Amino acid sequence: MKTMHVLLATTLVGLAGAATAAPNCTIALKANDQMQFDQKAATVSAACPTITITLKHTGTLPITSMGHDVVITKTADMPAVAAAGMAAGAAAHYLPKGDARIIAATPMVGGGASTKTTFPGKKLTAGGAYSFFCSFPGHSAIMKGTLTVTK
Ligand SMILES: [Cu+2]
Repeated sequence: MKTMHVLLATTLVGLAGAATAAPNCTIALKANDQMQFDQKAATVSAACPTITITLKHTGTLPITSMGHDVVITKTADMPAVAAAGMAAGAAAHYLPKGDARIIAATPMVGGGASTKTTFPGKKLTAGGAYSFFCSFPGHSAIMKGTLTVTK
């Protein structure tokens, strides 16, 4: 009888743990002088009141030659937004201003710097096809990853 109680208690604790597991609300990326993010994929929940994106540039090259940012769009919008960013130019940090296709974007940083931004999870739809990428000219060919959105 005592064994049964222990088993039941363990099961209940397990269920409670699963039910209350906090959704992931942070995208934490590092980028380097080799034009690489340290991750090719990230997962967040659309239920997050606030999603935080952090970016740490672990390199030493300046923003003018190796600037990095993190931009989130629908995967289908990524090539066009990257092209619009290139057209926007260096003064705009290679991001088209007020572009509704941009769901979130950090400021652009150079080597040794860190930055972050936040946006509401409700801007994402669970199961949708999203990507993150760097909008510095040419970088999105390599500096991109899949953003999976859970409920
Ligand atoms: Cu970059």
